[in-house]
Formats: sequence, structure tokens, C-alpha cells
Amino acid sequence: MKKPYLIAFPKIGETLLGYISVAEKENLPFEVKRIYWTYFTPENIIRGGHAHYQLEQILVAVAGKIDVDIETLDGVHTQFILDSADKGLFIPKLCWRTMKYTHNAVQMCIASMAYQESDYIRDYQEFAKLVTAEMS
Ligand code: T46
Repeated sequence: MKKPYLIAFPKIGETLLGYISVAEKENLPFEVKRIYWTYFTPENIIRGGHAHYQLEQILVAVAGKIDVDIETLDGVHTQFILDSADKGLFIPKLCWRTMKYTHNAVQMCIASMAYQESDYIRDYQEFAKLVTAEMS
């Protein structure tokens, strides 16, 4: 079972000039098939509430702050704070995720697959069954 982890992207530049961060083949754990971004999420909204059968992703808060809770198949919850544009969170398949955003947050998602609704597990009870199976 793969675990979620933070990726430190290169941060090129300096305070007076600004910075460039780069995601490329050498520092990504999968081949990229899709990039999408979410923004303007109200602060009182919790998004996510699903897992994916196959999709792997990297989330980056290119602006603002994102609080992410990940539950892995061993039932363990891990919290991550994304608040820096040079930091990414790798989320393997079969992880239940919830996210809270500051209103100015812009979340970039680097994804291993095209969008496919059939890849989603949106019912927590379905996910819980996989957790139980993994732990027995
Ligand atoms: C994830 C977290 C971090 C599309 O039509 N195409 C797309 O590429 C995407 C990503 C979504 N959609 C549609 C499907 C739903 O009707 O947009 C709607 C909202 O998508 P979703 O429920 O996936 O939204 P979030 O913000 O809860 O989750 C998103 C990602 O989709 C998800 O994979 O891990 O961000």
C-alpha cells in the first residue's frame, strides 16, 4: 500500500525577483495525463469526500492554503497543510480525501489519468469495506 507524502519542488529565484517551481518527469512519481485546477472555493465548504480506484494525483496550493485529510486503507488519517507553491502532496490510489480551502486558494491537480467518473468511490461505506478487507 502506497502512502501519501509531500514533494518539495525546486524553488528557483530569490525574494527580490520572485520564484519559479517546476514539475517534470524527473520529480514526478507517475506519467502525467491531466492537469486541472480548482479555485474560489468558499471557506465553509469541505470538498473531496471520495477516493479513487486507480487515479494518483499531486495537489499543489499555488496560492492560498489547503488543509487535506487523507485516510489510507489501514484506517490511518494523516493531515497535510499545503501553503506553499513549491510543495506538492502525492495521493496514491485508494485514499479517502477531504479538503478545506482558504477563499484565495488555487489548487492545481496533476493527475495520472483522464477524468473518469467510474474511477470514483463516492460512498464512504464502500471505502470502509475496502479498509476492513485490507485489515483482516
Ligand atoms: C480530487 C480532489 C483533490 C469533470 O468533469 N472533470 C474533471 O476533470 C474533474 C476533476 C471533475 N469533473 C466534474 C465531476 C464532478 O461533477 O466536476 C465535478 C466536481 O468534481 P469532484 O467531485 O471530483 O470535485 P472535488 O473538488 O471534490 O475533487 C477534486 C478532484 O476531482 C478529485 O479527484 O482528488 O479534487
